[in-house]
Amino acid sequence: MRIDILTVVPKLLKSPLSDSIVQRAQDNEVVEIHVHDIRKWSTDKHKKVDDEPFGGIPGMVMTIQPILDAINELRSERSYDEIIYLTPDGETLKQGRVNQLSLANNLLMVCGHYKGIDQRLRDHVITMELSIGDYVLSGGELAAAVLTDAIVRLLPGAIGDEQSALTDSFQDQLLAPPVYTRPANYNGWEVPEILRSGDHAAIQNWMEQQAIERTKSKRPDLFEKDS
Ligand code: 6GU
Repeated sequence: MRIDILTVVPKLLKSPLSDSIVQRAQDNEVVEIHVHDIRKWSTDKHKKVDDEPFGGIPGMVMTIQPILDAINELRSERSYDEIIYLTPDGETLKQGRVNQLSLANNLLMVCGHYKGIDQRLRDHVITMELSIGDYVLSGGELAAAVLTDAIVRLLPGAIGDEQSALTDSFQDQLLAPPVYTRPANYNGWEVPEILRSGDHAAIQNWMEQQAIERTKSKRPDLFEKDS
């Protein structure tokens, strides 16, 4: 997979994508991630990328020219499965959407800043709009990092068997069961006996029951909605 990200603050994306599983996936050529500074495409002599909104409202809006030129250059080189705009008024991201996007070959993400991008870009070139939750971030960058991380960890070869993505919370509409490690008794805090029984069928059954109980008590809404 290849992921291109357009932003006016490339530095905000560097660190979250340069460690852990996402970095290892890049090292192993499971994914190529390219972060581009939108300013590079600005034809303005001061490299401006924003302007005042029509209608006399406060704030600044990202202009069409640099973003559209960037998108056109990138899509002349390859075709994108989706051109995703990260915005608080987009569809709320859920695991099902992440799973679907993990099957793409090329994704292009556009991070808005200030009051966002000119609506005409959303009307004519953006193919999907995603939010990561009902709260407002300063820009789409951290949301793009969240989306990228969620996608990349699903790619074949990104994570080892020891942390299989199939046992994650949400992957089967359930939260993950509790986990324990050594020592079995820490100052009187005991690991559940069943996990030490060696009875794999019983352990599997216990974990499923725990997942169901946990979901019922923490997130009953998950039983009603799809992901
Ligand atoms: Cl995608 N962008 C911004 N600016 N804020 C958000 C968001 C995105 N998702 C939740 N809050």
